[in-house]
Amino acid sequence: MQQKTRFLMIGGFLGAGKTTAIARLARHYTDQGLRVGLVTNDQAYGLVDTETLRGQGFEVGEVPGACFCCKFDDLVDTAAALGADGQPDIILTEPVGSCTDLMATVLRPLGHLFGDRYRLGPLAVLCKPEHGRKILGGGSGGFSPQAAYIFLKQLEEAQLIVLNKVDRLTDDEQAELLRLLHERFPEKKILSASGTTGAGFEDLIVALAADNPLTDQPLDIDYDTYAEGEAALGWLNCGVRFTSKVEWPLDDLVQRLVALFSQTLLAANLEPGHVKVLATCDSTTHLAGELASAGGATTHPFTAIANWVASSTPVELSLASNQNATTANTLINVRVHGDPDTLAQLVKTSVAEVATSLDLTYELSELQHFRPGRPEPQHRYETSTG
Ligand SMILES: Nc1nc2c(ncn2[C@@H]2O[C@H](COP(=O)(O)OP(=O)(O)OP(=O)(O)O)[C@@H](O)[C@H]2O)c(=O)[nH]1
Ligand SMILES: [Mg+2]
Repeated sequence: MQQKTRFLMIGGFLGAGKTTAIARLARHYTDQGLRVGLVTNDQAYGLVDTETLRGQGFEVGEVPGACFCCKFDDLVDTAAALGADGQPDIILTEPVGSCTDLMATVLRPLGHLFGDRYRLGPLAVLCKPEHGRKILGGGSGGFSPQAAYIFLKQLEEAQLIVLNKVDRLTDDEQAELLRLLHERFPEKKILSASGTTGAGFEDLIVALAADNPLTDQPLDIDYDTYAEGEAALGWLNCGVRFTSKVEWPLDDLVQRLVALFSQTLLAANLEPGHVKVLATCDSTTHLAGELASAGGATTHPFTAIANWVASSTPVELSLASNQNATTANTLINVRVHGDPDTLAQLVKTSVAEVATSLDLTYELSELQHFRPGRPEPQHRYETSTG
């Protein structure tokens, strides 16, 4: 009989570090000689995460258009299509950062309906420290109380909570966050880790090797509040192609874009969940000798990524290309607390301004902007069998 594929889900709020952690885990399993497949997910199309992970050489299936719970069949089909010559040994999945109730709507149904195919690991949820301290402390972190409710429900349903980005925290900040997590979730296993440095990953990998009994208490969740929390968010995905006769630094482009987005979003009082811009270039010139990568990963040489995850933090160049370009294709994914029409206007104006500042021409395409619709899961299991 064919061995079952290990199925892991790494959840957590917008910008918590899921993709970074998944890339590190995928590298670990690949180094062990295992065949790894990844599945990304978003409310829209044109995902930075998919390109980020493919750029690192991984096989990535994508479930766009709604969260895993509403696209359960697509998740199953996408996972089944991974692996050219048979199923991978391990599949890592990243749900949308505004999604919760995943045990009931994805993992239990998957275990019941496809238990012959998959061996499920524990649901791991990354705690985003940038918003965690405020939300765990009783505030809403710049989001609506309903969006903060989602943040907390994600942690409440976790079988494994991971306080992520500990490399960014002082000892006192880490201790305070762990205290808040232990106080609120006294029964849970809580680890500390950093997807960027790899700190804590040995323990995380051991914890992820456990089997999921799927028998936890059902999550007490109010779908009206959940839906309001998602609807309080503004979502935007688009592509922009920049061209010029003269070369310009690709890293500068992504940084300028995210920096201007952050300035205008701050001025409009729109708290970011995650603002990310990925740019790839076709023809390139090395800026400085060796290729460098901020994440330390083996990466696609012609990609630059900049991110902004909270009003309290600076813009980050998470992947440097060290390339000059005359043509760049960018993907822009923005999730903020606020009105999507205002967001679209700000993004369009900022793109035009950055193009002017670098003397580039640009073409904007496939702009999608909206508030996520009410979650309508295909399945909802309160127990492991229904
Ligand atoms: N310092 C530090 N930064 C991190 C760590 N993990 C992720 N980041 C940064 O946090 C930002 C968001 O990381 P992602 O991995 O894209 O987060 P995500 O949860 O997948 O984001 P969404 O898919 O948009 O919800 C990026 O700028 C990363 O470089 C970490 O452990 N330490
Ligand atoms: Mg991600």
